[in-house]
Amino acid sequence: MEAILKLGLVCTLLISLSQKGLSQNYPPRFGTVPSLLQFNEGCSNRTLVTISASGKNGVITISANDAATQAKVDITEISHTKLSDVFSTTVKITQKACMDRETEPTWYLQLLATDTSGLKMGELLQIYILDVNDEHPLFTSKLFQITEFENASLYTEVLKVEANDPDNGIGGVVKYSLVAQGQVSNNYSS
Ligand SMILES: [Ca+2]
Ligand SMILES: [Ca+2]
Repeated sequence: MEAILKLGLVCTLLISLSQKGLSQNYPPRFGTVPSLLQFNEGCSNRTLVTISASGKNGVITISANDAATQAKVDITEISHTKLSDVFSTTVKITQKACMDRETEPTWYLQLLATDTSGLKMGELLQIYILDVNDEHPLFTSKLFQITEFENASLYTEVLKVEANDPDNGIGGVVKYSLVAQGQVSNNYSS
């Protein structure tokens, strides 16, 4: 009878220790991340998103997890809460760098939540950058030079030029015109 009682106490103690050990090993978890984040390209210090992380192993800090993210956004803590035994931290992520769709159409923000016991969890935020008509058309060359016979007949095609505009849609459509006609006819086509 005594042996059975001791065995029962040992089992209970082991299960209790095991459960405690498991809960301490849970890293912080991020709350729901918006599935679609998109903003017009440009410079701004607007708020991009607020995000939370929670866990049971002490106060959580949320930070940028790589240099690229650190250069693009500021992360500001809004609140820390402790409800029952769950710690939560909410941060505001604001834009710091200029968004340029033509060079980087998507921002990948790497975040890291760390609790006071040192457990960490990463999260990826994806931001789609929408186009603004912010690029000028550029000719493929700054100077076009041609040689033509003096007796060339009228309406001889003398030159082809090309200009490109990297914007999307109507903002990327190039229209040509002559700013000084002089001896050149306005018979050109695009
Ligand atoms: Ca653009
Ligand atoms: Ca344009």
